[in-house]
Amino acid sequence: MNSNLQFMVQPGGCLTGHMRVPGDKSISHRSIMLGALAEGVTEVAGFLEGEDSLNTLRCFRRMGVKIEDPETLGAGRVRIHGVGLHGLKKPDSTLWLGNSGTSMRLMSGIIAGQDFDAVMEGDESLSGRPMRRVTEPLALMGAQIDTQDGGRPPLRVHGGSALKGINYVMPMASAQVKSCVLLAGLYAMGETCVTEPAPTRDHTERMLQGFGYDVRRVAGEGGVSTVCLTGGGVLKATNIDVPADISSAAFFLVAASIAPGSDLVLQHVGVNPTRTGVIEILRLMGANIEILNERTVGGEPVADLRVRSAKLKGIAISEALVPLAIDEFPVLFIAAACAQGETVLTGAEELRVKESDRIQVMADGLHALGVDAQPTPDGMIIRGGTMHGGSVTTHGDHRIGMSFAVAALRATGEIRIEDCENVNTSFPGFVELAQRAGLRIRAEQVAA
Ligand code: SPQ
Repeated sequence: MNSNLQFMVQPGGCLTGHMRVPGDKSISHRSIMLGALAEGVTEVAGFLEGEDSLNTLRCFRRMGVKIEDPETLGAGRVRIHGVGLHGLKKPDSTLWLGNSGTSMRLMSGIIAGQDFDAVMEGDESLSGRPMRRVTEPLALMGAQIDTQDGGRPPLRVHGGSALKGINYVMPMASAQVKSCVLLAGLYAMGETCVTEPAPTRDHTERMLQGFGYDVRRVAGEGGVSTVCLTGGGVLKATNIDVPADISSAAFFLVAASIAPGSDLVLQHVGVNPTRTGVIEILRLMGANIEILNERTVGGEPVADLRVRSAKLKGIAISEALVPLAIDEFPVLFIAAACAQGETVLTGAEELRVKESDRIQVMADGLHALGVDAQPTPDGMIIRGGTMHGGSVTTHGDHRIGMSFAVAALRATGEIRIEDCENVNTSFPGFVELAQRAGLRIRAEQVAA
């Protein structure tokens, strides 16, 4: 019998105390990838033990990299015995990436530079996500990659292609595309440059520099910037301290903002400026968020975030903030539903090709709770008001499940959230941590 994890969340409650959410997913993926390609032993602390980053870890093991994991080393600890840029081995069968777009897109760039073939596949959600955005620039570099109809996974990457550097102007603001091309650039003849139309998360660039690789970054006008590197260098092992994931902290930033009487401190959160759009948007809505003890840990800015409840107001969200908060919109829609007045999001069509169509799925869930939410091709218009209880489904998308759990703080009745298994991809232990902070949530397995 198939079973399905569902969350039942009672209305009300407030959030208090201190908490640390799990490690940053983007940085955890990259720590495995660069650690594997480095010469020497890389020690990682704060690694996210979620299914997405664990799938990346398993894939590199399957390509011959010895990786000691938290089961033997203790929570959040990983030791990667790097094999150097040319030391990966052909996997004996298909590489399974589960739900993780980051793994598939970044690994496409790495595998394109190997002398073996590999096939990458994932779950139903990943199998529906667009991959031409990476296969096209890789083809320009000389790589050969077969996709399914519509440029979808599984992907077969053919090895042995001699890659050449390109000057790639990205049609969309995507850290995954930028990272994929830069990682392939490590194997290319000459210089590879990627120009982005707006700043996106720069963890790959920062981490490459942390591994001693020369990366040149040129800021252009109006947010346009270019990153370049030259192939043929060497990555040197280093130690990585993964901060808490601001995308996971975001659920609690919104939760404490909307639940009266809340006063919560989120510890050791990554506050890289390419990720802090959620703080900026919430502050513009009237949220009370203090950034405390700012410091730099392993090349990434980190801080403690104190958030107290506040009266939120609707705003028109600047499109410049969209790539800086791209994964936080599901929970920002909940903030908008609790705000006074109208919130308008535009320029966020990328939300339609995430683990689910996050515009439609959130609009459907908000409607089920009686919220006035109008989806548009590239965003949403939400009029804040009262939310009743009801039943919603995540369509297998972790961020949808956690967002509706937060909504219950202000709903007038219980919210039942179906299909929450994938919360584990990015936020293992969400239910327990949320309970401890003050959410009235419980998880139960039901027959599917
Ligand atoms: O890995 P995946 O499934 O693509 O994860 C998501 C998420 O919500 O966790 C997107 F659905 O995050 C992406 C993010 O949206 C992670 C990421 C990265 O680590 O480089 C970059 C963003 O994607 P993109 O397409 O804007 O580059």
